[in-house]
Amino acid sequence: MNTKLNRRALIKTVGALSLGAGVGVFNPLEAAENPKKQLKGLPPLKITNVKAIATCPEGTELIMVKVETSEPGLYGIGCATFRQRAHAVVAAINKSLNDFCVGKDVDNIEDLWQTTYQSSYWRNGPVLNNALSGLDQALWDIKGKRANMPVYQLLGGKCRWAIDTYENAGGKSPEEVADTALRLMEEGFRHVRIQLGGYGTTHLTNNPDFKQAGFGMDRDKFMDPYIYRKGTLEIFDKTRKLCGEKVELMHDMHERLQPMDAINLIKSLEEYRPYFIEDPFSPENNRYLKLLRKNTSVPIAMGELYNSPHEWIDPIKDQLFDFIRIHISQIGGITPAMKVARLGEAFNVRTAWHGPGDVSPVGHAANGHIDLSVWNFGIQESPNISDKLREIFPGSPYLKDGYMFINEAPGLGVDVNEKLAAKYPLPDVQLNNWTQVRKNDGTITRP
Ligand code: GCO
Ligand code: MG
Repeated sequence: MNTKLNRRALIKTVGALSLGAGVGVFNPLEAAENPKKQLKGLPPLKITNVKAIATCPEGTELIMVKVETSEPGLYGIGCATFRQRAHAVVAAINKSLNDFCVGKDVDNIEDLWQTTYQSSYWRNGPVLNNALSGLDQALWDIKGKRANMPVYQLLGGKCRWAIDTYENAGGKSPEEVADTALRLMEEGFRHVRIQLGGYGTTHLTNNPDFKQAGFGMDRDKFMDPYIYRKGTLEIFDKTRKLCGEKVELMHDMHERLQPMDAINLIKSLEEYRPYFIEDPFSPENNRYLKLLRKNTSVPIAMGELYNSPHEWIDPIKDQLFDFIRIHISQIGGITPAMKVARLGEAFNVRTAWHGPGDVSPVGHAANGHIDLSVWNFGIQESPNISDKLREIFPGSPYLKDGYMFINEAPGLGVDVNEKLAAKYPLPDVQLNNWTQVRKNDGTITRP
């Protein structure tokens, strides 16, 4: 006797009985055969338009994707911000992404992500990944609105009541950095990233040989590895002495030292118990992570410059760093970032998503929804969202006592006032090429 038939007959009987009893148990087999019996889920919804919203109210090009749907008034907003190549991302959105997505089913986020990702044949690049991220985040925004719940609920709900953040303590001297760190602790921050004059301490070095020789551009900067190493040791020393042992201190090396110098500097920072040292190497030098691990137990954060799984899978699998610092729009949005977080969980790598000024408030919210819902959350770079930006982006995340809070509205919780945004169009010239840093002889270094 064919058991399948028996099982089907059984389900039918149960179904009929429950129907008889008015319970109306859903019968998947019957539904499969008869669309009319299918569960009345959400009405199918089509994408009707995908467009870029670009604004530059404070000197940083912010790019969003707006996905409009066949349900009047229902749309989603996602972050596609890549300020160094803003115009290229806008073109990718308004042309390729719109043509590819219009008419497609809004609900199938994973399928839309995968088909869009491979629709360019060549993939894993910063421009197309940012466009894809804008689409992806907007689709999650729509799904949250349709489900009438914040996106973190769709990602599995809260693992914590709020999002712990770190703030940057800069300064022109080690004393100034330590004072700033103390002030931030008084404002409620438990984690502080200390930087002497931004990245590479370039403000303490001037008139290098290449400038005297008239080589390079006037705006090119010079970084003296000796002054940088000395300054970094001093800020840790001064800050620990002034702020005590408890505060968690981090530092961003921004991949500027030669790898062996980076390893030696990190070893000499061990006594200051750094919470993490960020970007000791460029992605091109990922291979040095193995040697670094052999030489020190200082926790490492890596990845804001990663665009491709080829860059993060092995180092995570081999536990070569402790925090993944990915800029989620640079890899394609929430969908891939959740996969990175899950991979990290398996190898005890925590998240520390990239969240500086060149992430839009929508992107900060997307970081926040993931931060709330993944178990292996580490720390979040704190968003500094001005009142001007809050006007353009109602529902932006906010900070209190060093914690970030997101808007608990359905979706991602952040909207865009398009009229206000349009008042600050992108400048025609590319404003933000990344800083050109050179050695004394003029050789360009990783940024
Ligand atoms: C950080 C980063 C940024 C980047 C910037 C590039 O850790 O926050 O290093 O400051 O340099 O986002 O555009
Ligand atoms: Mg960094």
